[in-house]
Amino acid sequence: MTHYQAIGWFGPVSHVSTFVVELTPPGRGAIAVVCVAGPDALAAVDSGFFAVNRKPLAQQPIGRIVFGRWKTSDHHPGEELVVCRCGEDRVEVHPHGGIASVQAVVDWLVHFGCTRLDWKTWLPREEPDPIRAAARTALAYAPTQRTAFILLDQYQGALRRAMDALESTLQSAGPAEPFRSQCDALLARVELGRHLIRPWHVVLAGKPNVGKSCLANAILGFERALVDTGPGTTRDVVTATTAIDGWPVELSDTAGLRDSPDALERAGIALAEHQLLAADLIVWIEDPTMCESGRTPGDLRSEALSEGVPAGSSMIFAINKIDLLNSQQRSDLRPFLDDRVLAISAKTGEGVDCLLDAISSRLVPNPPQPGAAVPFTEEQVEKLQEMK
Ligand SMILES: Nc1nc2c(ncn2[C@@H]2O[C@H](COP(=O)(O)OP(=O)(O)OP(=O)(O)O)[C@@H](O)[C@H]2O)c(=O)[nH]1
Ligand SMILES: [Mg+2]
Repeated sequence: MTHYQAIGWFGPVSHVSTFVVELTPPGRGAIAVVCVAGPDALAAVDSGFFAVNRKPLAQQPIGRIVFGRWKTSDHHPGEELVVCRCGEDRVEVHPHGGIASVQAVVDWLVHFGCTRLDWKTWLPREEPDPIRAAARTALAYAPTQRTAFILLDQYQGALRRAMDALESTLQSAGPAEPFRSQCDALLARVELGRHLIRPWHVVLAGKPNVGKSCLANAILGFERALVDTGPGTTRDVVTATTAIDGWPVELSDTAGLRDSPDALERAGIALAEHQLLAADLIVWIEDPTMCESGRTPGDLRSEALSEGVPAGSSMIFAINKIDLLNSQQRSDLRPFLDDRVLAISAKTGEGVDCLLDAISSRLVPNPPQPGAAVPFTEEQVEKLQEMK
């Protein structure tokens, strides 16, 4: 009897499913990890894996990495790989990280009788606590280390402990204080929690030629947008994702806002206005020549708020091109500057770090301490709102 034919004879014996799950993403990589878990896990892997020490998995110590071959045909020596028995009914197979090699292992195990699951379906079975399961799923999508650390805190129980404490306060003291303030403290972090995976949307806007595209490039660190001396250069919304102080940000450079006879430019301006409505934060840019009419930066900021910026939007006002100012003009500007009005030069980089700090503090005014609870799914937010 060939090895392949032996499968039918050797097949699964239990009625409880044994699962096979790819733990690494599809595609090219050095190593992939395929997890086999369930009552027939050892038998399933033994059916394809031949350890160089010739022992079946049941005789391999738990936790030992075992080298061998995945031999699924009598006509081919099979792929060299390692396998680790991680528990009584759980094995990890580590083939090379290519699409075909992973597929061969998974297909074999499915043929043996294992049920294939994708990792998102499998994870909640592994993690009975829905907060831990959601945090583990979200961690796979965390775009920055800072957001990953916050999600890791939730995975390690920060939010679970806070929710349990809330429940017990509610039961012992009812829905008044201190329950309310505990609840409010968690709800205050909802916006942050919503943006641990999904980036904040920051829009650069203003009149034409003030340096929006130049600033976008300075923030991103590469020439994403075209910059030109004439007004009306940017006609479309130019977006790029980046991180500001560890917070994920989608940055949009937009067409300069003005009345234009050009239909194409007007279409670009309509898109820009649409972006302003959807922005979490608008960085409104002016250049200092605007002050030549005698208007102060304060006047310009008020004008932007009343004319260009949708009501209720969060805005930072940036006066660009300060490298063109002489020392008297710079000192005239100084009294108007604070954390809402900043002076920058997109060309030389002066003040851009302060602008990034201001953006970060505006997006996340109170960054959570390590280990703090942060609700990060809509279900968690709904639960908190219901409790309140
Ligand atoms: N001196 C100086 N020039 C700048 C600065 N920022 C931008 N510029 C120049 O201003 C001109 C317009 O810059 P852009 O970045 O294209 O301006 P914009 O606001 O995107 O213009 P539109 O796309 O037409 O709305 C270019 O010649 C830039 O080199 C700055 O900080 N200092
Ligand atoms: Mg532009």
